[in-house]
Amino acid sequence: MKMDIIGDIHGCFQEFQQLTQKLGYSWETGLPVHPEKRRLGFIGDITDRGPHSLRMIELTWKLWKHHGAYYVPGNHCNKLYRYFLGRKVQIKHGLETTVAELDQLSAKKFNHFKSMFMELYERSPLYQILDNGRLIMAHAGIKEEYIGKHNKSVKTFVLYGDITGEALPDGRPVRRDWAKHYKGEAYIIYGHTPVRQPRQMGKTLNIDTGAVFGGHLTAVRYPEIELVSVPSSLPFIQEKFTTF
Ligand SMILES: [Mn+2]
Repeated sequence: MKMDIIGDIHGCFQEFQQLTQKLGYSWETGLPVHPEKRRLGFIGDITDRGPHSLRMIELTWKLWKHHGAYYVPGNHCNKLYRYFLGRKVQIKHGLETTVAELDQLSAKKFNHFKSMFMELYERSPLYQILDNGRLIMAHAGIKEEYIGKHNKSVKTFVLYGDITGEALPDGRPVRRDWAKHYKGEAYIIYGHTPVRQPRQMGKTLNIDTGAVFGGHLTAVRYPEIELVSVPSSLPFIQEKFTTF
């Protein structure tokens, strides 16, 4: 099985289109389709902060529904889902841009986007084990002992990473560097923590290169493990990137 897994898109439709074209997908039908039937994989955080969150919801849903794409949610997806459920969530940290797009819609269109997103979210696993256990897609990664398990700690880990519960002076959560300690056999493709260059540690690969913060949108071809990136059209914000 051959696929192309794309890092945190955050509404960066233009970069998504350019990246899929660079990966060899054709947009003739209005959707990216690969001539050799490769599939796309989304590792979550498809919305928020960037200019085209609704377009990314529609595209991801269509690709998942009709073209065998894989999707796992990120923390922003989880929050948008809770927003659609009517829960009290804070409309900030990026959600405000998606809500602003939704606020422009008629009730009918709003319900259309809501039902697409809710179906995608509800029917997708929190992390995906593929290729007979050789490949794992998880938004913020996963530690070896959690693979195959499903409980609250696993959910928190795959959505938010290895957080300690403490915050840095700028408000960002303190995270442990789980990838440094991963000794498993499965390839773990993840994102969530923006890095200037894709970061490979053992068999873990972080492909969130901060498209929405002016970095790059990155994909990894699987099983080749080849990286393909396009530069972001958005302004570069250095302090959003993590350095190890
Ligand atoms: Mn995230």
